[in-house]
Order: sequence, then structure tokens, then C-alpha cells
Amino acid sequence: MGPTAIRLGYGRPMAAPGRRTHGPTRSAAGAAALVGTLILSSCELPRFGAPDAASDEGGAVLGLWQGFFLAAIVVTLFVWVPLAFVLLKYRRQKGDDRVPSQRAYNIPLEVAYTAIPVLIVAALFFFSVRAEEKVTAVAAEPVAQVEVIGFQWGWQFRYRGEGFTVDAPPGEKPQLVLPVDAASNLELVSTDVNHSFWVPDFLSKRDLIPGVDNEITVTPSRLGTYEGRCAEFCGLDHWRMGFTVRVVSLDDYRAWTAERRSSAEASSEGGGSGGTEASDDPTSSSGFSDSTEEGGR
Ligand SMILES: [Cu+2]
Repeated sequence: MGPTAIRLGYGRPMAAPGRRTHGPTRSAAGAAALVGTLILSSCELPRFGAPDAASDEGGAVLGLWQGFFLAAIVVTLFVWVPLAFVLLKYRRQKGDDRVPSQRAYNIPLEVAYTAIPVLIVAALFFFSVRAEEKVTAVAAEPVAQVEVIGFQWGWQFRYRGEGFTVDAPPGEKPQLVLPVDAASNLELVSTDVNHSFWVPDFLSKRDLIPGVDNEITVTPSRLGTYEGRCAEFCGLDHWRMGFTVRVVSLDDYRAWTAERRSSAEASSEGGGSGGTEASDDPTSSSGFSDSTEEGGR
């Protein structure tokens, strides 16, 4: 038996003619060390192409993505490194006409390569459920409770308990203002067809379905202004359904709601000349003509 022969439980060790190599364990260890160095050198896990999450819920999704990606890298190395080793080392050599071992069946090996993938899938399932619970949990005492109304083709944000509504003239994007590091509940309501509330930086989205009470909690983790859009093709002017989310400090949020509230009160006292601020029918302020509606079906 050659010094580099590996024994996989077959009748005789695989022939090891030709050059000596370092063996699969060392190659795998080297590859693992390389990945480890890459990970540690950046001090935090790479995001593998995902955007940096701007919300706690998005952080859970990002963590799941990173875990899946790392698991995929480990599995890939575990498969490809030994495979490449065997392909190279045990390829047919010149002048070697021996028939390799023809023995089949190795119960311990077969049990192992059935059990290990099952364990991997179970672990991934566990972490998926944990992340899903985090993303779908609705806060009991949110700082902001906003009814997000999607319609063909725009958005309206009604701040519950504050007495004002935010929307925008046709062609402009309404802005949802949320406090940072605080839970905000968004009730997702559609007045016509299916839409989808999506802020890419929050790494999550949820559909607005007529007759379905969808509610999500968003806990923004970074100050800034983020783009949002409808992620469900909802008609001809679907592309118009943009909005922005401005994440501000809790103090700024309270100041903003106070200002909005007082200007809404002033406009309602002045005979409702405040325009779109608190209209009941979101489509009445959309200004889109009826003729475009037919094309949207
Ligand atoms: Cu839409």
C-alpha cells in the first residue's frame, strides 16, 4: 500500500501510482483557511452581494443569507476538493492497464452521506424559521402606526392617532417618515388590485392584497432616505408607484408629527382647503385619468 493511498472501506486501497500529492485533507484545510482568512480580514462577514440592511428585520434576512452562503461554500469545497483530488490523482496513467477496485457498497459511508445533508437541511430550516419569525412578528406597542394604502398608481400614508395623511401629487413620490431604532407598524391596504410594499434597503417586502389585512413591523436601524416601490405588477402605470422613506431620530419624528398634525388641524379649520392632506379617497388625489385604467387590467 502506497503512502498516499486512501482507504474508503473498499476491498483494496486505490492504487496510488505516479506522483505524490499532499492529499485531500490538506487541500480542504488550505481552502478552509483561505475562506477563514478572507472572512476575518474584513472583520465582519461579507454580504455576498446583498445590500446592507437598514432595518432590524432586514438584518435577520441578511444574517440568514450570509449563513446560507457560507454553508454553500463549505459544501462546495467538501464536494469539489476531494472530487478534484480523485480525478487528478487516480486518473489513468500511461501503461497502467489495471482495472480499479470494483467493490460497491459501504454502509457507514452511505449512512454518513445521507445523514449529513439531512442535518444540514434541518439546521438551515431552523435558522429560516427563526428569521421568518423575526420578520413577521408584529410589535405590540409601536411608536408609529401607519396605514399604507396602495392604489393604481400611488401611495398614501395615514398616520393613525395623529390625524394626518401623507400623499403626493401625480408624478411625485410621497414620503413615509419613520423613527430610527423604534418599531413602526405598517398596515398594508389595497383599494383595487394587488400591490407590494418594497423598500430594497429593508430587505423585505409584503404584498397589499384587497380584503387581506397584512401588517408588518419595520424597525429602521440607520438614518437616511431610502427608495421604495411597488414590487407587484399592478397595471399600466405600475412604474409610477415610487415612494421614499425618510428615517429620522425619534425627536425629529415627534417634531415632524406635531408639525404635520397642527397644519392638518389648521387646514381642516379653514374649510378643508388643505388639499390632499387628509382626503378619504386616495384615488381622488391621484389625478390619473380613467382612460389609463383600462390598459392596466
Ligand atoms: Cu402597484
